[in-house]
Amino acid sequence: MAGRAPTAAVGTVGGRPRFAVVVARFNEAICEKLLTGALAVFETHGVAGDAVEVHRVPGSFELPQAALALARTGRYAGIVCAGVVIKGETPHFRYVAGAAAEGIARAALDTGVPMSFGVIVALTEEQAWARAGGAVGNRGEEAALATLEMAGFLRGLKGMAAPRGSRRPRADRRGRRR
Ligand code: DLZ
Repeated sequence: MAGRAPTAAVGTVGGRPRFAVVVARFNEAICEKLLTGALAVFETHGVAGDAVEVHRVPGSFELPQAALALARTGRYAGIVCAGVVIKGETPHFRYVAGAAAEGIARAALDTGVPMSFGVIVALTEEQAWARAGGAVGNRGEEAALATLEMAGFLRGLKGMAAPRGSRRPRADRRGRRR
């Protein structure tokens, strides 16, 4: 499934939203390229440097827990999760990558805070480099774009008035429908 994510319109996030990037240290040199890519995207889209926090965790397995804890603070419009999982001699990498993917998805759904999967899962180190600013793009950049887009999307929904008839009637203190 090599390729680049399609470029989509990145919604205006508005206000002064804060973002977090959680980045794993395992395969650190490649992870740093993902981080650089993510930070560059935030800058290009007008998010001030001091509105983006970087948090580091030991490996990709720890990304979901950190992202969940950050989301629960209520401080962030979106969270980028970045890591690099490379196949070794055993199937271990499947468990690390699977736990990261499922955990990040669950944390995003449970909290409603957009979280993106900027985790490279590769069979070789060469494949990983190619996806960290090489021939196949930069998964960190793509993840930051996805986070911005989802943050804009969710903010847009909040600003939309509910159509007539779709609102649940509210009850006053005596239980009468209004
Ligand atoms: C242990 C481990 C292994 C073998 N491989 C990777 C990897 O390719 N990428 C990665 O991000 N982390 C790896 N880890 C570390 C785990 O993510 C985790 O930090 C440890 O299992 C401790 O919970």
